[in-house]
Amino acid sequence: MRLQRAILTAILTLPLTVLPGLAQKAPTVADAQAFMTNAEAELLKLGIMGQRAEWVAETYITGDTEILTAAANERIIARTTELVNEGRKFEALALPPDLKRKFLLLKLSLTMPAPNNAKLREELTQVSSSLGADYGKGKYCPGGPAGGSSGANAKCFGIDDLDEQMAKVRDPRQLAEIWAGWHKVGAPMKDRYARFAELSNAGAKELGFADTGALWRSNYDMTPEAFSADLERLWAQVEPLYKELHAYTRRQLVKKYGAAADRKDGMIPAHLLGNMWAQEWGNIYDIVAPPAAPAMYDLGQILQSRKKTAKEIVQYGEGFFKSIGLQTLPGTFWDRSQFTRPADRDVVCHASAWDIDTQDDVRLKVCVHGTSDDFITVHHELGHIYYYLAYKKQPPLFQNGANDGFHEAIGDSIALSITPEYLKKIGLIEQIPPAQADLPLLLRKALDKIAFLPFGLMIDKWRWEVFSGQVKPAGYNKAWWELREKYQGVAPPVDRTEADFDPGAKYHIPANTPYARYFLAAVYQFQFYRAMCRAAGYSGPLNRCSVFGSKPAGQKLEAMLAMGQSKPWPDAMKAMTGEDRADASAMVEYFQPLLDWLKQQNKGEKTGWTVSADPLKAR
Ligand code: X8Z
Ligand code: ZN
Repeated sequence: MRLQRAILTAILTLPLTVLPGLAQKAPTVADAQAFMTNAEAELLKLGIMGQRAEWVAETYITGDTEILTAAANERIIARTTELVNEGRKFEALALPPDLKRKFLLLKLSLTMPAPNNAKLREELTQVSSSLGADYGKGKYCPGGPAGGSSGANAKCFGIDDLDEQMAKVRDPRQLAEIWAGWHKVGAPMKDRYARFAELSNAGAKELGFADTGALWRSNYDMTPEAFSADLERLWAQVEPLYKELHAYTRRQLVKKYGAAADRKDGMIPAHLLGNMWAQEWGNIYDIVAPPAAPAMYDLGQILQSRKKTAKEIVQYGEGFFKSIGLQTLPGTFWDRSQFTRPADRDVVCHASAWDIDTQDDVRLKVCVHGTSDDFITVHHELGHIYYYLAYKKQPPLFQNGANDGFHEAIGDSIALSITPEYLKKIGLIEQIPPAQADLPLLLRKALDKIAFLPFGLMIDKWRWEVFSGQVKPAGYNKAWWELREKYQGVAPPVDRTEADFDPGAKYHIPANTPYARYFLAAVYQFQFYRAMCRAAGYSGPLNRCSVFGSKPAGQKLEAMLAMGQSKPWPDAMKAMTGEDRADASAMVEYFQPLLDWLKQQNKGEKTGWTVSADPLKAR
């Protein structure tokens, strides 16, 4: 008995090649195909459960929903990691291109890779869920106790309220208070964020990437190095526009606010730009408007005075997509979406679009207040929804944007068609502003679109430095403000320290949503828009084009959307635009009249800024 077992053990530990009769058959292409079919089915099922858990966690923040979403996420990451590792046995095979692409996309599918160790993976998913929940619960209670939690009598504001206040308030001291009040939300996240980066990096390394940032940069059908170089190329194309806009805006702010806006180094204090993160500046149009500009309509005011409900605002968006031939949204969309902040519980108000079951159960989660920003955001989010619906017939691993920047660009490319002519057609304004309004309208657009570019770039520059270890937790905030100075030319309104964690006050950091996608989208959207305008037969100045009602434009768009991620993104770009790379020339063409004007305004004036020795100091 004992001897028999010893022999058996010896046989079992022999290398398989010594026992030709027992050797595993080398895997075939058919095996790889079967493996992938099962993998996709299994991950689809887990993914749908994950989406349901996440939906509840974000629309009903409690300790329980936080744990449930962490657990669902943990299962997805665990199984994906296993499948990536099992799939390595097919690596040497010559697979058909579609199948090969699926293996690649499987490996790149985790935004938050985790170590292949149950305890550590659980820790990571819990830390990550807690960061997201903290952001969602975040409030500023003026006059309340320090730390932002609600005082006995203090009225508290969530980020959706604060967004509106940053847009409207014109008292620099009050703006600085709101700014500092909200930014307190970050500090308690710092240690957990450091742990999150450490654990996620360990997971990325196990998958064969240098770190989590390198994994993210590998998701663009080119090497991570080529991707970084491409971003630099695009930034070089648009940086001159930003510099002109920055200089002009800064001068108008100094005129308005005097010393509160005037820094010797030429930077702009970050609280004066109409937005919590100084990422889009359209809300301060009134301050920077050219003196001779004709009176401009205020879409937010129109929506509010006409008492448009959140649902009606979303319906305007749907109406646009339908006018170019896209489908009516499913009934469940209207039943299951969240359009306004519920009164009785904490939710994540940052806007998002969901494809819960990857078929027709699509939903929006927004906290609409009826501002002009909301009107644009709704179109942005519906762009995601129509992408989901268009690629739902693709196999699961191809149900995605051609790259993540495409996903972010669709709704915005449609929103560029919200011209005065369009607003008149749908009855929101009575009169089309005169031709002299073109330039002011372009300026307002530039305050959102051009101002966004350096912000869109610096967020992931910071995260890549964190993931690569170049920036350590002790220097998180300094690195953040160095990048804000360098790219945006903005400075903190009040002194900061390393006890603050200002990155945590921006949704995408605690939510771990990669951000380079928005920079890309800022460029792509003008390429897509120009292509749709051409399809619609339009040939005038680009900034006056609206593709509202154009079926050929809609067909162009839908054909690209339906491809999902089945092909490398340059193929999708080519199908839609005839161009096979990202190119800011469409954006430059759109803004050219404004650029000429800005250059004239800035003639003889100082442009640019010098970065400071201590970026954490307000002055
Ligand atoms: O996060 C978003 C969308 C959801 S995907 C509302 N955006 C970025 C941001 O708010 O920071 C849209 C523009 C940039
Ligand atoms: Zn988006």
